[in-house]
Amino acid sequence: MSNSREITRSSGTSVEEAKPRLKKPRMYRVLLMNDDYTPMEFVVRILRKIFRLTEEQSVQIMLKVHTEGSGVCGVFTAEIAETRVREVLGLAREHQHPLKCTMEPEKRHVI
Ligand code: TYC
Repeated sequence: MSNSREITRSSGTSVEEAKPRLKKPRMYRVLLMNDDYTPMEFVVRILRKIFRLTEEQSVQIMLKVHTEGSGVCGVFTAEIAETRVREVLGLAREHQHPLKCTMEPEKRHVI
């Protein structure tokens, strides 16, 4: 079979060149929403555990969400963002807190 990505080595073995990755994957922001009931300490713990942030970063994001209504916890590929959202909602549910977490596509910038 002739294929533009197929290379035949001098040994006679045919190998395929890796497909060139032209596009960057679409990225998603994971957002936390404020509510009146979830304890601040719980939100900080979530940020440290699920998003692997430092205590300082976690407190800063939690306070931003608390005062502004929402805040970004991180930007990830679709699969990782979905997993993070599921983990947050799972832990919130387990501890019976109404904490909400969503994801939204990051705006694409022209290069
Ligand atoms: N507003 C909550 C409180 O006063 C704290 C909080 C912060 C809750 C961030 C949710 O995503 C959140 N206990």
